[in-house]
Amino acid sequence: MAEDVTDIYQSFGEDRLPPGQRKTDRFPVLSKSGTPSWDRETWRFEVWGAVDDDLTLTFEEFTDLPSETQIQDFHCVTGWSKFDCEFTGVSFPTLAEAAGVTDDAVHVMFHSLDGYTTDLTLEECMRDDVLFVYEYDGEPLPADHGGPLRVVTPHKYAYKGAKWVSGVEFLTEHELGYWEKRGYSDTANPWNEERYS
Ligand SMILES: Nc1nc2c(c(=O)[nH]1)N[C@H]1C(S)=C(S)[C@@H](COP(=O)(O)O)O[C@H]1N2
Ligand SMILES: [Mo]
Repeated sequence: MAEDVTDIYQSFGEDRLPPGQRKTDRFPVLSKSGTPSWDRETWRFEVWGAVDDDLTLTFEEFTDLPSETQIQDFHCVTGWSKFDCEFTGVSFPTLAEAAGVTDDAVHVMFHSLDGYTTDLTLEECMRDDVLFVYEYDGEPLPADHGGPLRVVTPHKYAYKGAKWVSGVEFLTEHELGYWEKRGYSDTANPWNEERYS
């Protein structure tokens, strides 16, 4: 059974639909450049930085980690929201536990195959609904939506969720990601309309 986490808006705002958003039933694709290709044999997921053990996982090893399925909402900073997305993957806390995060870690940088990066505080990542997703609606995650593996962040605008994620770096200092360096809000709370900084 999928866990429904679409009520998380209650800790951020009055309405499930954040201000200034409109609901869509489509699932548009938004990428800074094209869809990168990947090869199942050579693909590796890496964890490094402020951790006890650096990790290098094959796709099979990644999908062998304890997984969960959740129903989540998805909010794009350009103004559309999609309700009730079914995502299956590994939660951020599960991955963090596998690597063993050290006490001096405060921030996280996600790295992607297309050169994209995005950052969040460690605290904002340590939620069960921050998922490394490899299935959408019970099927392998489509390549244009970030397959084989992407992050979703239902408490943030969707640019905080790296598609084609290939690595996670635990940081002892605050650093900015791709869009955050180019004027997008670093905090990105949809219910406060934190779109641009
Ligand atoms: N690697 C990577 N991740 C990315 C992006 C990107 O260009 N590259 N775009 C971001 C933006 S701005 C949004 S709104 C969502 C879009 O996800 P979707 O294409 O599945 O709708 O992915 C985010 N993650
Ligand atoms: Mo976006």
